[in-house]
Amino acid sequence: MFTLYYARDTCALASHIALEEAGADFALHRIDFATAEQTAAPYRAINPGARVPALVTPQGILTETPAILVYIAQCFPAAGLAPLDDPFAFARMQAFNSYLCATLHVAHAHRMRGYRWADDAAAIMVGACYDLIENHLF
Ligand SMILES: N[C@@H](CCC(=O)N[C@@H](CS)C(=O)NCC(=O)O)C(=O)O
Repeated sequence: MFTLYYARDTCALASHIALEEAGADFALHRIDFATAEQTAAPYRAINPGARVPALVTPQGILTETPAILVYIAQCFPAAGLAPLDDPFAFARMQAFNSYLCATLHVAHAHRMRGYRWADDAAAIMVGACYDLIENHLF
């Protein structure tokens, strides 16, 4: 049994889809960003990073979408969510998910909440990330 901590309209949707596609037994726990619940002590006890998603597993808590997605794929190999027996295809999948997580998502966050990092609009580069995905990564 797993519990997925998520918030609406966030990257936690990827982990939710993977759990559904895997046929996993899981519960959902919604975190309310409108009240900044992600920063409150009860949720920080789940993820000190104050971000969603977080997945509570029988072995412990996982954060970071690429790690959660691979964990689900490995726990439910019959679902065929990842090319587990093809190192190159697996690495390409990891490259794509890592780009989404480490570059696109950060640029997206800059667009939404750029004031956390910079006060110069030129520093916000999410459009270039989408161009790369459309024209090269796909
Ligand atoms: N690198 C993390 C990013 C997690 C993340 O930043 N999630 C956003 C929602 S998409 C969040 O929780 N934001 C809360 C905030 O910025 O206060 C992952 O891939 O899971």
